[in-house]
Amino acid sequence: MARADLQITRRQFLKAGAATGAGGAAAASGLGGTQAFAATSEDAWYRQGEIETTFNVCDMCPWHCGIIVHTVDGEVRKIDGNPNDPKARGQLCPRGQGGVSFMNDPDRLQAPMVRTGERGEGKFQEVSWEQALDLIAQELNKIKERSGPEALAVFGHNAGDWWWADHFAQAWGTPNAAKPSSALCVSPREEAAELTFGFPIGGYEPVDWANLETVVLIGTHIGEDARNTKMQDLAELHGRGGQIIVVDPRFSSAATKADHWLPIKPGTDTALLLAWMHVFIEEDIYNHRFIENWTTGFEQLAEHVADKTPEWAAEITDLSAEQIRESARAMADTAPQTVIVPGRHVSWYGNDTQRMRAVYMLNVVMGAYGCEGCLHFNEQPYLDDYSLPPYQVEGAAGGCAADPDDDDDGELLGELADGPTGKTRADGVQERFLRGPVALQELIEPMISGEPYRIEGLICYATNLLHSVPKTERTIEALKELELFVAIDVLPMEHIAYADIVLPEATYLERYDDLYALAHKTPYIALREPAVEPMYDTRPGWWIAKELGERVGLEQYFPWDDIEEYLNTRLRSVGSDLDDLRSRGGIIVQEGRPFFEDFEGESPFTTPSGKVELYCDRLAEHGQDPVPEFEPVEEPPEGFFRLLYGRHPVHTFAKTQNTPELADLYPENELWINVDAARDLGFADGDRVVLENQDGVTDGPIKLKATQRIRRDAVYMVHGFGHANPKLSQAYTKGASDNRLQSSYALDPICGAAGLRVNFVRLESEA
Ligand code: MGD
Ligand code: MGD
Repeated sequence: MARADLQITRRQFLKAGAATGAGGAAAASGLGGTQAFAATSEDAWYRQGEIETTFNVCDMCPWHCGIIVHTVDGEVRKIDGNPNDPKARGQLCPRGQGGVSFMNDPDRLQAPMVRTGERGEGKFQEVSWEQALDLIAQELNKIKERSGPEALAVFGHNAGDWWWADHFAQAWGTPNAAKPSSALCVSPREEAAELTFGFPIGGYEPVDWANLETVVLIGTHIGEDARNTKMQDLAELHGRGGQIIVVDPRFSSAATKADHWLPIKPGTDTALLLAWMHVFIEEDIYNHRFIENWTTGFEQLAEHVADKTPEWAAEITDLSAEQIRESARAMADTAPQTVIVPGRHVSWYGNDTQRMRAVYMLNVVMGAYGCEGCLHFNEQPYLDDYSLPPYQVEGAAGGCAADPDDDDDGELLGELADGPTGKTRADGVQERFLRGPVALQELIEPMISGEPYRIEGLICYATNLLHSVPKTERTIEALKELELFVAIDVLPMEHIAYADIVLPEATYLERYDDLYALAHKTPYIALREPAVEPMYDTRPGWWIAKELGERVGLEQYFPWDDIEEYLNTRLRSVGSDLDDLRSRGGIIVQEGRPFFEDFEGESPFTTPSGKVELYCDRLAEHGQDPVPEFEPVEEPPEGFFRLLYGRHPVHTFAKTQNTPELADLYPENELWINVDAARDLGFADGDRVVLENQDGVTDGPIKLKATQRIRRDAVYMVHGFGHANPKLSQAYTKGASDNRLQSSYALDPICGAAGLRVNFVRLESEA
């Protein structure tokens, strides 16, 4: 996937590789234990001592590839993709290579701290772990006595969030546990899948890439979205001459490889999807056998799309009717080995569950499910939980589902029980939404308004509150209102300055975590073990959770002596233990049931009808459209552009901009703007501008990238820049923050996801 626009030169890659002890996107050695490498220089790191090898799961992004970590004399020197890991397949992306630099970031949080100044001032005093944990326990118990356990919210993301947003929250008894990877990311696609197929799509998008002939990417930009496995899959497909169709208002990296690029008007994808289905049905190129055997509601669908012609959609989408017809026929040519991949960050405009339903329905119209080269069925690995008493609240926070034990997401969507004192979740799901995991952004308001009841305490584990949640000013106001705010993090992100108590966690290279038990075509279990001792006075999340749990009377939920006993107990259920898992290269792979033939005549679909529900009675009963309708989104006001955002291959969200080696590769984000639009405004490539949004919020300055590669009505920036804390020495003031400019969002009425692409900006010269 060598693309000029990745903006990483070979020289830069080699530079990063040298510093991390790796040569760019490296293949694994595949060797374990002490080993010798071909020598190139006498003082090379691998000649400086014994090489120790440990197994881990990369935490540089939520994709979580299996990795092998090489240390020499207690120092991490090299990370490889684990060849046994079905995600890494022996490869690793630049962010994965950057893990060493992330761990060694001198700006890391180094000791527990208690706030001494005003909230937001960032003044703290270092304390011992005992003092910090005793203090938190005391304050938590006060909240529980005064207002019940539901008055505590627990946010969590990334590896390790199970200890907090799932286990601790359920043991404590709060239904107000949430992950940013739900309502700010995947929940529309998970809800749409549940309504259509009866189960969520899951963290590992189930596409049988190996046998795929055509891939359709709708607003999901593999290449910049640098998930290792997906990059490999797309490159392989391209290499063997497979067809690529990209729908994106921007000429993305994937678009540069595409046979068809459809530069759609933002927010109009549902119209395109309906018109594509119209072509399939009208031209009788749909999969009759699949429709007859496995679906209900096809007649209603056919009737619904009868007037959704390419001409109708052309008016809406700004594409030509001919392009719509041609691309539909190109899809039909290779169907059913044609898949529209479910995107990942799919909370766009507030009507996203319906758009995702249309995506699934078109896959089904092509018959692209349950056979080679199609969508397949993922299976959860067999692995017992550690035996524990029933939780106070049964349920968990949902999430990106690349999380440990990710089948939780499926079981729990919209089904969280009330708290022990009878209070339901405070995000208003019962009143406003049909279903959905707890919507993190909807728990902010109750901290301020006290409606439906006041959230008084917050434990925030690995969630970047002022970069990942829209309406930054509201979040700051909420943090100021809290009685207790505990932040568990590794870096001094902006929200840390508002915490009462800060707990510094050891990074993933320095700790054990729960096992990764991933639903996959070949379900598998992966190990995270420490490669080195924790730096500074930091501790692993599992240890912090247990220590705190024991201090607040939850010892029965933390009965294990230590993490190794916990892991060995779970592993025994699959006839393994830690030593055995290490001897197997850190991964246990089990057999899956990916295709229809594996179900021996039983329906794999778990909807009420046992079939794919093209017409959804459950939606109709709740006053929602039973088949997706196109709903127009608000147009940019005069003089404004729609603000779009996305990923850069060497950064993850807002957490790696301070990682020295990655900051070196891409230090600041740019604002993509159509070159003609820039010229009309009197701007040129490289100018620095300040952005003002529709609510008068400003951010920047940011450098302009004036290009033909984006439509005139939108601008685009990489998410995660514009850090405002001087303690982040690399990232401070570099670029602009999309999040600060997202002072509005549109709520999806089905799942409560927050559509972030409803914000608009105008450009002003830097003063
Ligand atoms: P990150 O910026 O990666 O995003 O939301 P987040 O996960 O909140 O923040 C990770 C946080 O964990 C940081 O504070 C980091 O310092 C900390 N951290 C890193 N490693 C560790 C560790 O080992 N232990 C602990 N305790 N902390 C650690 C992501 C979410 O954001 C998602 S999934 C999506 S798809 C959305 N994307 C998105 C967007 O594109 N734009 C905007 N504006 N908002 C978004 N929100 C969502
Ligand atoms: P986005 O990054 O939001 O989602 O990755 P994706 O699922 O790929 O994709 C944005 C794309 O949508 C852009 O190309 C934008 O131009 C296009 N777009 C904007 N509006 C519209 C529209 O109305 N219609 C259409 N058709 N397209 C539109 C997110 C994914 O990335 C997630 S959720 C995670 S957890 C991972 N995070 C991550 C990371 O932080 N860094 C890197 N390098 N890779 C990552 N991979 C994953």
